[in-house]
Amino acid sequence: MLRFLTAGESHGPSLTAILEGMPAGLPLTASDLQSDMRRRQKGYGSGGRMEIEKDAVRITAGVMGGKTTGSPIALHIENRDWINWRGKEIAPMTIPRPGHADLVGAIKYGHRDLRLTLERASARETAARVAVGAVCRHLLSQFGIVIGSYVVAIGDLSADLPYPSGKESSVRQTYLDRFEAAEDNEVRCPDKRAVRPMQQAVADTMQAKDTIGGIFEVVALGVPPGLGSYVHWDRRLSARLLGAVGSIQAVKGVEIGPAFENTRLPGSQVHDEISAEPADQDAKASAAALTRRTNRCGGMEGGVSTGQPIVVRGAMKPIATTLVPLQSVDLATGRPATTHYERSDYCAVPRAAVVAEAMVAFVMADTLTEKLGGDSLVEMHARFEALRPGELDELQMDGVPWQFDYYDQE
Ligand code: EPS
Repeated sequence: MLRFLTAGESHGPSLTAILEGMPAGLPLTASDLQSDMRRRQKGYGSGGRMEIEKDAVRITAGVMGGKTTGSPIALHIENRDWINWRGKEIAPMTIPRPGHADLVGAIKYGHRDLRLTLERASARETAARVAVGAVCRHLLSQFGIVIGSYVVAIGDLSADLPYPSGKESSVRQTYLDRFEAAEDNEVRCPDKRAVRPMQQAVADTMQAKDTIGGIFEVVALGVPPGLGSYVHWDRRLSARLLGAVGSIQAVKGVEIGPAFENTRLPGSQVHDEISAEPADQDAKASAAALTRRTNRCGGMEGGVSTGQPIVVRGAMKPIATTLVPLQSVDLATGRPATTHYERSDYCAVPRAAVVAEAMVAFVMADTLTEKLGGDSLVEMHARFEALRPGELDELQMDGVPWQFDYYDQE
């Protein structure tokens, strides 16, 4: 239902995004997008470019009179660094950096200078994604869906953030507290004891002229059950989230809930047992809500949302541009050469978490509009009210034997 494209080079005049499929009638102004744009620019380990940029979004299509019209939404972000590059004579770039798109870009597109790849492969593009994600977040907020993120590891330092279990309301509060705590420090880690060591690890990396990666977690709260589907590979919410977060520059691994940890446990300790809990003591069994005490499935079973928090983790490799030279080949001479340094970031994990929120917001908005249909917000609200809750009386089964057959066969 939703789709978006971005265009723009890292040091060109601007970035542009077009988002299509937003329902009409959503109140939206550029200032609704600014907080996410600012959040993406913060984070310890930046290489200096963020001192130059002041990412501000201009909405130039799809919103009239302060509301979306249902037409494609066009978003523009100026690159302030452009004036420093405009008309500049630049040295040829012919030594590909291992880990960057330089070499594969030259092979694929036949470029005679690696900068032509670098300019588009750069994570500067994520500013446009965050603008798109902020629009999606704004839509989701109309339905009570909240998305947040935080850093769980930098290098080999892991935060102490156990996977929450227990009552739905306390799990929700745990995540809300983590989102808030993450905004308070530059590594975006809610575990206070881990903040200083993580900052030190980034500082040591900068001192060593190197780069460092890490892991972030994105959580979506208030997601109704039934988004996505198990009937086709490309309709699975899990696959869509894995692909969307995995598409972020330098992200090389994504998991749903504690997926890799789950592989080390027997099934009996992994799966989230189901119980029917009466809303109160006097309530009939049929009024019971179907609940889980754990959420090791990360909010999805069979590629469909369960109604529990959606939990997605991303692994970001260390940025490929290191001050320490790496072995490569000069494509102009064919001789061995070491890489030249280009200004870059030392650690982008805290900022990648905000970008991942944007990608998760896009997928959640996409699957929500798919579920609710509706060309306008009014239609979506009406259908949202009618969504089937996970309650026993809504799921009454016949409980009678039946014959498994296909009736057009002999
Ligand atoms: C990037 C290199 C750096 C980063 C950039 C991504 O840019 P520059 O070469 O201009 O210093 O700062 O990220 C951003 C500009 C941004 O807005 O996040 C790269 O090579 O990927």
